[in-house]
Amino acid sequence: MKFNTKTIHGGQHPDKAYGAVMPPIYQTSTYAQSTPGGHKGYEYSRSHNPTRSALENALASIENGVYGLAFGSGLAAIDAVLKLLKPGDQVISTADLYGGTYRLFTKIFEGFGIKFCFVPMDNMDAIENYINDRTKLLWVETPTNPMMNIIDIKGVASIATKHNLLLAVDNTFATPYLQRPLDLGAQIVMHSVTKYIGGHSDLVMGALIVKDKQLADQLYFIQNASGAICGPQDSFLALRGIKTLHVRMQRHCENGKKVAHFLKSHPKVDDVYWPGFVDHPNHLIAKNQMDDYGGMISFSTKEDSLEGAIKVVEKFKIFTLAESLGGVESLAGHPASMTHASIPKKEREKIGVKDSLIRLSVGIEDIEDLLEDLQQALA
Ligand code: P1T
Repeated sequence: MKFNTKTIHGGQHPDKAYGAVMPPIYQTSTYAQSTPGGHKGYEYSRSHNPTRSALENALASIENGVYGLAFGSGLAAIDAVLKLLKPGDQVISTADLYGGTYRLFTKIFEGFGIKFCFVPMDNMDAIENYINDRTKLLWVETPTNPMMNIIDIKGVASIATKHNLLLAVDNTFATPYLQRPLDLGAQIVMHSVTKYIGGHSDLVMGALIVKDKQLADQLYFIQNASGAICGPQDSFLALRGIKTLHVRMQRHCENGKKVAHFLKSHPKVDDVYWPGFVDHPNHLIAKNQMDDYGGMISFSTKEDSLEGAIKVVEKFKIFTLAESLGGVESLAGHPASMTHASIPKKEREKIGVKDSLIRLSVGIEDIEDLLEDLQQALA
């Protein structure tokens, strides 16, 4: 089955009870048993729920995985992966990544004795230099949030294989429409389903997708034992989102390309970060591992100041100033004070997240309206 068909049919079957084409919302915490243990595959909704199962099957299908696990948020999904580790273990992570992931790593798991090295992963030697016998996990986010760096998943996967390490890839920005990390050698794909997969800014959810049964069993144990699951209503919404992922992504990419080029040629704009530019430092990797370049763009203005950035984001009329990304509507963010405020200023600036940086999640509106909005905000 090809990708566009998979988004609609992958892992999906009409409901067994009445043939409902969309899985019903099984709004129940528990299931009747005829005798202790005598149930129809479902006993308690933290462990399993039919609507969540339908979503998990769809997620596994679109990522070319075998097992999907859905969580209450993207961070809950990352939390579950980190719980595979033990005190003393080491994680090597992409240097620039979502601020909340950095906060989870450094403020929660470092406290439990797990060590994190944040490494610019465009240099494979740099990764190998940090590996020791305590290293267990390589954590990759690509494209990175918000600097739009691209990490060579195949390259990192070969290091992971050589040293017998787990490789997890946060595929939130790309989605499986653009890149499929399990095909490139990763063992775990992670999503903030909140973003493009949900696609309508109406839910908060996370997911993990894997191929290996033993790894799936371990993660399922954590999902059930720690309990950070998502509910059936949100599972239904995410499933509905998946069914239009390909058409939405196609438009996000088309609009993203036009916005990126508009910004690059605008006299008041300084740097524009978007992997589709031939002069983007990782453009060739993006060209190889992604099918298009997405709708996420960061930029700074020539004024290069906090005040300048705030002036622009406050003037937007169609781009809404808000946290999050990946919905049908265009959003603008100011990473230094919003999504990446939890990274200390010094660390933030080291990875390029300066006070003047603005991040755009380009939606699927008419492009003329988006460009007009940018033009008036920059005027
Ligand atoms: O918000 P949540 O569903 O818990 O997902 C966390 C997360 C993980 N990974 C990436 C790449 C992300 O971008 C996020 C969440 N990001 C935002 C809320 C944001 O505006 O960047």
